Amino acid sequence: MNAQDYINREDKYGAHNYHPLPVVLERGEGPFVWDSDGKRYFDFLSAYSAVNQGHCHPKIIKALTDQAQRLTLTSRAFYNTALGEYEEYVTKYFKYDKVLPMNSGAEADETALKLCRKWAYKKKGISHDKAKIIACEGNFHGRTITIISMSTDPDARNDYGPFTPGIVIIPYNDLKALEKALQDPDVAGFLVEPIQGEAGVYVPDEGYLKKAYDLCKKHNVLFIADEVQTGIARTGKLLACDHEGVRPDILILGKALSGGVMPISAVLADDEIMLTIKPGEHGSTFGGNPLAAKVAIAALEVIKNEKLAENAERLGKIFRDEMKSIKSDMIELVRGKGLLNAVIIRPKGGKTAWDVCLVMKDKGLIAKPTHDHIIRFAPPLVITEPQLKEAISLIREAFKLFE
Ligand code: IF1
Repeated sequence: MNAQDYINREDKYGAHNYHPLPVVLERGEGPFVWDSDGKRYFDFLSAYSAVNQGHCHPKIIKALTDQAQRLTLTSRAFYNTALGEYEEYVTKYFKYDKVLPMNSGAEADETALKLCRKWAYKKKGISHDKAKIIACEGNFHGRTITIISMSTDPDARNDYGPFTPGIVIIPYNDLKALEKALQDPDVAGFLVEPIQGEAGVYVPDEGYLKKAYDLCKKHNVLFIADEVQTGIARTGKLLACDHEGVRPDILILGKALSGGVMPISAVLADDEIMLTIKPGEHGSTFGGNPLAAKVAIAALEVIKNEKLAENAERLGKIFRDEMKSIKSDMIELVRGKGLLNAVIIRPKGGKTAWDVCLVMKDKGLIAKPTHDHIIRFAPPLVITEPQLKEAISLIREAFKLFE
């Protein structure tokens, strides 16, 4: 089969809910992927920051294959020897009392919303079914009906109504709007991405997260950080909230929590919040399975042992400086933190971000535009400086072709 055969087969038998770049990947290792013809690419999407540890990290794969031959799933109807070990490890790693293990990021966001509402009624004393949760314009928290009920992106929400009530939308990076929304005593939580990934790596003003957190505390409202994409060392700290010393009341993790090996997500909180959910009030067949437990421990050990946050911090600065030095009238703006960066593209002669991505692909680097005019650049955090420099030279060559 050639690449087109693979593409045609997906087109014929698969739902058309994506428009992938025309490249057919077959193998991954570290910061690289190879296509079905054996061509090597720098992966500058990292599966939307799920493979921070690099593709098929040997230590994570070993944890997977060892456990896969022992016990993969018990359901939570019974105890097992792996889950408690993971729960202790991850709660000490992020310094919270407890973890509620789930699978996808969306499930973790939904879990956080349910925890927030439980806390609203059981602890804050908001009258039943009246709890409100604030979210931001441009947010992305997943694809479930409740989560897209918060979305301001027509593609994410159109024709999916009716929507879940109890949601208040405010502009991102706007403390006045947050303060105003917090005047409502029925507000229970504020759900926010420390950097808005899908919106195009929208980094808020310095101090926004801390001030937003303080405003929430002043009004006895939970500060809920969705670090599914920004967490696990991506932005140069273990969590993006760490840049401002903010400790979310509810922390949402996913993606690289498994190193991209399988779906693993988690919600962390202290007892006052976490214990509002009683036995039988929430769950998931695969949530906290022994296989995920062992994989997540290995994935988190790699982050720490290989100092990937420090690497992301250092190489991110180099990346942004180099990108800003490219002389191209298609480059409108470069922004980001750590190795979560984006270039805002000014269309030229009918050429768009998509065309730039196609040329970069031909040169051996894959990235994908978000919202038509923004290219996200997010390589695995294991990338070395020489590899980053090589990747940057490919990006430079690509932009030169549009001069
Ligand atoms: C798609 C976007 C990124 C996320 C944050 C929760 C989730 C995501 C901050 C849900 C997932 C993925 C989903 C994927 C593409 C990608 C994405 F473009 F959709 F928005 F990264 F920016 N919170 N993001 O970024 O986690 O349920 O997917 O495990 O749906 O197209 P999930």
